[in-house]
Amino acid sequence: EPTPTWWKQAVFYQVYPRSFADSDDDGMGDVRGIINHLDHIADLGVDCLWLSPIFASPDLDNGYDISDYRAVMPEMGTLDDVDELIRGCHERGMRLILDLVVNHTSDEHEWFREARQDPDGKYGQYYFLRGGDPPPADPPNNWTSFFSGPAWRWLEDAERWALHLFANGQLDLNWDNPEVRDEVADIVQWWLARGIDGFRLDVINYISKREGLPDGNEFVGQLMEFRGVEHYFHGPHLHEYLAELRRNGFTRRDVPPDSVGPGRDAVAVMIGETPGIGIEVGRLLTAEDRGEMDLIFNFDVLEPAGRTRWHDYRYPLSHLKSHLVEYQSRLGSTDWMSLFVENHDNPRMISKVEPDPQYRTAVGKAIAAIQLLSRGTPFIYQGQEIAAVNQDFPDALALRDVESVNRLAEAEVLGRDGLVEVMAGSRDHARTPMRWDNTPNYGFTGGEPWIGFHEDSTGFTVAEQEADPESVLNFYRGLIRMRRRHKALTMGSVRFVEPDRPDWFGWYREYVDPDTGERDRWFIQVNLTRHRVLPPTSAPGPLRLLAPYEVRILQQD
Ligand code: TEU
Repeated sequence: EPTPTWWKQAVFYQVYPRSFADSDDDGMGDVRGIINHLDHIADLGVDCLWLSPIFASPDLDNGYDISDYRAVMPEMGTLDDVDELIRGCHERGMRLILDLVVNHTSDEHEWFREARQDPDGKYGQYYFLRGGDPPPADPPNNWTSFFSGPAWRWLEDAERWALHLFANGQLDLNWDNPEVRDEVADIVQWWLARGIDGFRLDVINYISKREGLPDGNEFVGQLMEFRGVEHYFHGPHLHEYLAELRRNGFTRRDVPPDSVGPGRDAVAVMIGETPGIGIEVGRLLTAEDRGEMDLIFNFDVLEPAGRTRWHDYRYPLSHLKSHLVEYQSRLGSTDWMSLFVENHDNPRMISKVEPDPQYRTAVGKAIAAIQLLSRGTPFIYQGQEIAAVNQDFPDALALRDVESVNRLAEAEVLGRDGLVEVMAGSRDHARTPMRWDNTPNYGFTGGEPWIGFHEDSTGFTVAEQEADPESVLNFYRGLIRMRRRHKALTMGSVRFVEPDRPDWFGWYREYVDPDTGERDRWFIQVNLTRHRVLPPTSAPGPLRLLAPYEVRILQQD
């Protein structure tokens, strides 16, 4: 059986700080805003907060371009605010993890400033700098950026090309350099000493690049939409570097090896964002006995084969079912998986499944039941608990995301209508602010919000959902309370009924107490469609039609 560590039984809650709550009316959410709303998160019943980046940054990519890992972006607040938030979480029995972006730094980071001045010196070796002729000559290889264009930038002053898999202000760190690896381990240790409980590591599977940075295969490039991915999505030293980082960074030096608890876990939780990593490599990255990471995000759950978030299509909940069934069937007995359907990079799942507002609450509850009662660690993204949906952006000017803006510009150059795909897939759908109540700006800010609100449905603010016992918010609270009371719903086994049925999802969760032999067994079923569905006769309980997206939870005696 898997070791019952805290993060296997926990529910995580991702906060996108700039869009959560603004305490000083500058239009940008901040750490004090989170402190002021900590009880909302605690009342949800979650065990750990994950904050998207709050570090010093020129904000080219909403903080995923860090210029100082030991300083807080002024708009977000101060280190004292973070210390207060850490205390606030721990006092409520919750842990707090941060989002660490160490595949790349901002071009305003001191290391990069030094590298430009002396490309052959110490800090020049912290990045991928290559000689060559300036544009219009070709860059060192044919890799493309995830944010459009080539993955190389010409540095006039240094007379070098610099690698950037993301925006041109996000320069890739050279993890083959042990000094870089030591710097990252020191950053992690510095934050653990402040009481932080771990990190979500941004695109951490990209850190090891194939030696010589060879050209990407043209066919793979077309398939993956980005050229060169095969040379870094699972690079030659990835496992080695992660195991080293776990030992040198994530292992606390000031507590006994069996220490557990907020602010004092012997090994801080290590969660990898790993785009492109499949189930098998994911098992290698998180296997208990390999000493690498604890959890990863496998993004296959977000789109069925042949689809990307840029396609304007209806996401079938049968894909969520088949992903979970497939994943569980390929896990070893001690393996564990993360359970997520949204984050700050993806459109809202309710809108992908059912844009018809009459189904908004039902679909919100169906998603909650699948995510919170499957076997694994759920990650709720802020707003999911109040059935947040995509935005009706009026035009491209309403968008803020560098990826969307670049993609629109690229589409225009290529003569493609980028607006439909960007309005379908823009990450900004998940980045409009939390809706707290029906005061101006939904209680998010007393100023001008950094990104506008573009959906005006009623009944889906925290205040309204609080007051409605049948709301999605109270459904989330109820499910999380059930998880806390019944180990069958966290560490319990899972068994699927009719795993191949696309319109209905039914599964058992069961736990037998090793001391008393007492068995606790549950059966959960969800109608995955907007039609009425008759469960199979093999499903326990009275046989009756399920309403559209209906959830039925049965505790068996
Ligand atoms: O995201 C990387 C990632 O997988 C997505 O951005 C995806 O690659 C991209 O949208 C293309 O489909 C992480 C962060 O979550 C994201 O917010 C950052 O912009 C990115 O890394 C760079 O740090």
